[in-house]
Amino acid sequence: MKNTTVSSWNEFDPLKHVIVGRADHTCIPPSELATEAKVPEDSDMRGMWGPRPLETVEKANIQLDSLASLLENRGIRVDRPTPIQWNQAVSTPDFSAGSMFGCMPPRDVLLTIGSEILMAPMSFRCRYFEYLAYHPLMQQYFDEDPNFRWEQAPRPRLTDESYQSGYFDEITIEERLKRTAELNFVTTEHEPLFDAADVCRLGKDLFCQHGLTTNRRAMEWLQRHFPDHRVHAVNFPGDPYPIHIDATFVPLRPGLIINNPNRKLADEQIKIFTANDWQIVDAALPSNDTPPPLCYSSVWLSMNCLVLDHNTVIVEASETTQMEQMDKLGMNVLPLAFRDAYPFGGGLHCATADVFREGVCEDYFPNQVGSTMIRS
Ligand code: DAV
Repeated sequence: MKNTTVSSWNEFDPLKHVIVGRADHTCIPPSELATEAKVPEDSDMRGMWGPRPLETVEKANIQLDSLASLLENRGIRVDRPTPIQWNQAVSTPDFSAGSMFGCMPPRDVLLTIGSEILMAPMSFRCRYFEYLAYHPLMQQYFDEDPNFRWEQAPRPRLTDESYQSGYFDEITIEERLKRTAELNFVTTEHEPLFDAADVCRLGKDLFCQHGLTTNRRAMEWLQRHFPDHRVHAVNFPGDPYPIHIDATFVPLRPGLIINNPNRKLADEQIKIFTANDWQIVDAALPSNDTPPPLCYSSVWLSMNCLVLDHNTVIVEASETTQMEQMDKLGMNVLPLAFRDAYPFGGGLHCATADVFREGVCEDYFPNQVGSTMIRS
């Protein structure tokens, strides 16, 4: 039996064991309310659906494998999910979906907090069964680590009541920005919904982005589920497609966060960081003008780095401006070609999920000021 311990409290302590996704069988799912709100109006993905071309899958897998090798060569244990045939229609008593999605971005579904891995109640119907790809690993960790807590958030029903209508029409960027500022998102408050990638883990404090994929009810659920933590709601008014915090607000080490300059943390939410001597720095502008073809994400995947320890970070190899900034901020930067994997669900942070990082649950924010706390 392997010597497994599940434990991770933050995004930056020394990484020792991680899951790296796989691109096999990934589909572009048919349009549904939640994806419609996320895919940009001018995206080449509009109207497309079905299995992604095999040659793109192969190229993505090559880069995912080289991420796994880089990590293993540094002594980090890497596990991989078991893809299923995502090109199957699925149904529950409440909904059906024409296909599933994939298992390239484990970060979206697996939330590791201490000795627990919590499977997220995601809002995309096509992602309802994605956790199945991680089931063999969870079973293995369960057998190998007597303290591992294998958990699943309440399975959402995802009926039409979970979504606002009015997101299916063409919406201008101005209208989207207005909705973001008003905290008016496609997901309703009908039931708790979140993607794990909307949660930024900083020891005792969990900062959750309220946006297209995560609602307030989920934050209330997380607060009750993790009573020893403090759950905060944050938002970034300049983002027309607020989904996942990891191309927006990215901690590099204790006391230092890079923030997307187009998606700045709302003014009244900065207090808790300044009151605890955390520095929030504008991230460098991306080096690429456009995302690769058939990609959900924006050019800001430039920020979606994987921190290996307080001094070491992997950054996508074409993101030279971001690499230079990290270097100036005192990080050793390991460049890795990864753009072929972007269309499959994101960058280096998205493509991974923590199993073990050294360190304990620190209280980085003893001065609880401002208005972010879910429970004050
Ligand atoms: O900027 O498109 C990508 C986040 C992926 N987890 C963006 C957000």
